[in-house]
Amino acid sequence: MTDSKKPQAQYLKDYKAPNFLIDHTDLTFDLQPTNTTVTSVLTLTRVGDNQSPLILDGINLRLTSLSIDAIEITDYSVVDEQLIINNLPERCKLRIVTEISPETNTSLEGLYLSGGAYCTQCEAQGFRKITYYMDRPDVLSTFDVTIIADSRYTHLLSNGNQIDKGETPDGRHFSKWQDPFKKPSYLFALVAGDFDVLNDTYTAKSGRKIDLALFVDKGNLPKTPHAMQSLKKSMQWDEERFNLEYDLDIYMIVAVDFFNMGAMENKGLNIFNSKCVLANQETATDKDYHTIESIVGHEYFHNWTGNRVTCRDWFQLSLKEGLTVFRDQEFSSDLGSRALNRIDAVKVMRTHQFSEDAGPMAHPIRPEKVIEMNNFYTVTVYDKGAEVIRMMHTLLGEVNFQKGMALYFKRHDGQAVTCDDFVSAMSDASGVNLEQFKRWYSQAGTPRLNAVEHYDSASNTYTLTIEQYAPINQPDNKPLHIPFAIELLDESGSSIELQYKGLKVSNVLDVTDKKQSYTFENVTCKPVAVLLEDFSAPCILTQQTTELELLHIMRFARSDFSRWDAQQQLFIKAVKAAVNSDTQFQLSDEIIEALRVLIVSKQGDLALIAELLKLPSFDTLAAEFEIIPVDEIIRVVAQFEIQIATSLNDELIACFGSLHDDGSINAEAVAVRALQQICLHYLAKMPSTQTDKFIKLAASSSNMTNVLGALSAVVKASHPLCDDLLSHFDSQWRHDVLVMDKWFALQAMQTGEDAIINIKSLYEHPSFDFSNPNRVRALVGSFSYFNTQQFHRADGQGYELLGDLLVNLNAINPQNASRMLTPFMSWKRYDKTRSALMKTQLERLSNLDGLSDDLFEKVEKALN
Ligand code: B3K
Ligand code: ZN
Repeated sequence: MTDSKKPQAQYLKDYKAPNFLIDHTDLTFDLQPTNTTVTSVLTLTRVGDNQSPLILDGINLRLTSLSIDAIEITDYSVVDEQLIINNLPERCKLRIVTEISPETNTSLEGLYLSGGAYCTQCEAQGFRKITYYMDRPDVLSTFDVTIIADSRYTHLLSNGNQIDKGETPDGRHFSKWQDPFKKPSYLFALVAGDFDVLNDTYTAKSGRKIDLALFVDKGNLPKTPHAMQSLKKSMQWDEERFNLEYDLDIYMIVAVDFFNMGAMENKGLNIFNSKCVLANQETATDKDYHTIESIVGHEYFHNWTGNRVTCRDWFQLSLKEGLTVFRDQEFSSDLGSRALNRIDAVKVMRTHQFSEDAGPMAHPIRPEKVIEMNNFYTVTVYDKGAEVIRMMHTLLGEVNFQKGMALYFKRHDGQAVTCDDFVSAMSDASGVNLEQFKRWYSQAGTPRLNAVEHYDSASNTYTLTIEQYAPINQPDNKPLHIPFAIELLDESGSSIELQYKGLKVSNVLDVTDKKQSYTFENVTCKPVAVLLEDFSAPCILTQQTTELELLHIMRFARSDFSRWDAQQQLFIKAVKAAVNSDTQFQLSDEIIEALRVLIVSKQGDLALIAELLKLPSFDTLAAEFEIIPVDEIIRVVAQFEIQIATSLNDELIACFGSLHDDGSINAEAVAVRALQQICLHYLAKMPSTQTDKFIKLAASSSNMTNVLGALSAVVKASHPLCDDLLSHFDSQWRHDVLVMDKWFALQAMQTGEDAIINIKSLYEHPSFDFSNPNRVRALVGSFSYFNTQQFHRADGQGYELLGDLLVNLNAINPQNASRMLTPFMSWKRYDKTRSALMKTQLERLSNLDGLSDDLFEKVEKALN
C-alpha cells in the first residue's frame, strides 16, 4: 500500500465543533432491493464562519440530485467519501437524492436486506452508507421518516411515533414516523419486514402508559415472553435505582437474524440479534436467558445514558458504554446473584481485557487515535470502562453517585458531551476530588500492584504496604487513584474491625502514591488478609500468600467473590508449579479435601459452588506467563481434571444424583443445573455405567442447559457417547439455526488428528452460512478462542484455517472479520514456531489486495 492509499487515522486532539447544525432531517425511503431511493431534506443553520463549506460524509452512494431551497445545484464536489458544498446561505433547506443497494450490502452496516427484512445499523458511522450527512455524534437533529415499500413488508418501522400510514397509488404502502427527541445519525433506525408481534404495556411511575412491541420472524412468538419480561423489569429497575423513566409513548424491539453485534439502542426502536431475544426452555440455556435479560436491559438503559445524553465524538465512546455496562451489571446483580455477576465480569476482565491491554491493540478507555471506529467497541472501552465507573461508585458511595448522575442529567440532557463532563458532575455533586482519578481515562495497560504485609505482635499492629507499577508496555504511566478494598480475617475466620488511632476506618484504602503504607491497630493475632476485595480496581495484584491462607480465605471471606478468587489463585499456583516441574505434579490433598467439602456439604449458593469447582480458563492461566507454554498448560489442566474426577468420583456421583431441578428458570433451579453440569464435566472423564446413565439422562432432557451440559462434557472428554449424541442433536435441531449454533460450537471443540478437516467440512453443512456472523462465530470463533489444542497445533493448520476465513470474510463483512482476527493479536506471546506461523498469516493479510480499514488497523498494529 502506498502512503497516500493507507487508511488515515483520526485523533482526539483534532476535535473541532461542527460548522453547521441540522435542525431537522426529513427522510423518505423508497425501498427496492438494489435501487432504494433515499430523499433527504436537511434544514441547516450555519454556526461556523461564513467561508466554511458544508462537508457531508457518504460511502457507496449514487447521487442523483442536489438542490438548495428548491433550486438544483451543480456547484459541489465529491472527494473521496465526502460531499463538499461551498457558499451556502446562513439558513437553507438542502435536498439530496441518492440511491443505494441494500441487497448487495453484506457488511451489515448502513441499510441492508437480509433474511427477508430491510434493516439498518448506523453506529458508529453507518449512516453515511445511507445518505450524505454530517455523520458525527455531536450533530443532533429531529427526524421525520417516510418509508415506502411493497405490501409484503407488512411492518414499516422507524424511530419515535407513527404519525401516518396508507396505500400508494401504485399498490405499495407507506408509513410515516416522527421522533420528537433530537438525536445523532447513529441512533437512526429503519426496519421493513413481515413479523409476528408480541404487544404489551408498561405503566411508568408517573402513571404514563407505554406501549411495548416485540417483532420477530413468523412462528417465533412462543420464544418472546422472556425478552418482554426483561424489558419490563429493566424499565422498573431504572425508575427505582436511577430515578429514570422512559420518555416516548412506544418502545419497540425487532429481532433479526443477520446482525454484527448483540443489539443496538436506536431511539425507540432497538434492533436485536435474534439470539439475544429468542428463548424457551427447550432451545435456550440458562446462560442465554441471563444474557437476554442483561442485553435487553443494556439497550434500554442507553435511552438515558447514550441517547438523551450522547457522546461529543467517538473517542468518548466509554462515556455511554462503560456507564451503561456498569448499569446493566448492577441491574443483573440487583435481580440475581451479586457474587456470580461479579465473577462473570471479572472473568471477562482477566481473560480478554488484560490480554488486550497487554497487546498491540492496547488503548485507554478513551482512545486517542482511531482508524476504524468499529475496532474500538472493545472489552477495554466497555468492560474496563465499566470498572472505571464502578471505582467511582466505590469512592463516592451509592448516595453520592446517584447525586452525580442527577447532576449529569440536569447539566447535559439533550447534549453531546465528554467523559470529563461526566467526571465533573460526579466530583461536583459529591465533593470528592477526582482529578488524579481521571488518569484512568487516558492511560492504557493494566496497573500492577505489589502488596507486602507486616504484622507486629508486640504492638498488635498490622501494616500493609502497596506499591503500584506502570504496566510493562506503558512505562510512562503515572500513579493512579486506586480504591483498594480489604478485609482482615482472624484465625477463626471472623472479620477484624479496621482501626486507626482508636477509630474505626473504612475498608477501602485510597491508594494514590507510587508506594503507600497503611497501619491498623488492635490486631491481636496475625491476620489473613483478603486484598483487592471484590476486585475493587482492575489491576494485577501480586502478594505472597500461602496455600493455607488461600484456603482460609476460600472458607471464610465475607465476599463470595473473594472466596472464588482465592480458589482461582490456589489453582493458578498449582498449575504454575506443575508447568515448571519435570515430575508428575498433583493438586495437594488440602485442595482436594476443600473441593470434597464443597461437594458433600452443598452449603450456600449451589451456583457459586459450581464456580468454585472449575479450573481457570486457558486464557486466565496463559496470562501468568510471559511466553505461553501451550502444551504444558493443556497437559497440566487435563491432569488436574482427571485427578479431581478420580479422587472425588463417588462424591460427584452422589452429588449429581441428589440434585433435582423443577424445570423453571428461577435462581434455585438454575443453580442446581449449574452444579449438575460441572459434576458431569468431571464424571464424563471416568466412563462407567452410572455416569453413562447420567449423561444419557441429561442429553435427553427437555431443558437445553441439561442437554448442552451433557454434550459439552462428552465432547471435552472425548467420551465414547460423543458421536452418537452429536449426530442425534443435528437431526433433532436442523430446523433451528440458533440451536444449530450450539452444535457448531460443540463441533469446533473436537480434538484428534482430523479435527481441522472435519471443521472445514462443516462449511458445507446446510445450516452454515459465511454471511451470517452468528454462524461464523459459533464455528470458527469457538474454534480459535476455545479449542486451544487444535488452534495452536504446532503444524500451523489451525492458524491457516483462521487465516483462510479472514481472507474470505474481509470481502464479505470487514467488521466481523476484524473481530475474528483477535486471537492472532497476541502472536508474540507464543513460542518461536507458533509465533512465526501466526505471523505468516498476519503477513498474508497485510499483503491482501483490498484489505479493509478494519483489518488493516489491527494487522498493522500487530506486525509493528
Ligand atoms: N451501541 C451498540 C454497539 C454498536 C457497535 C458498532 N460497531 C450496542 C451497545 O453497546 O449497546
Ligand atoms: Zn452499549
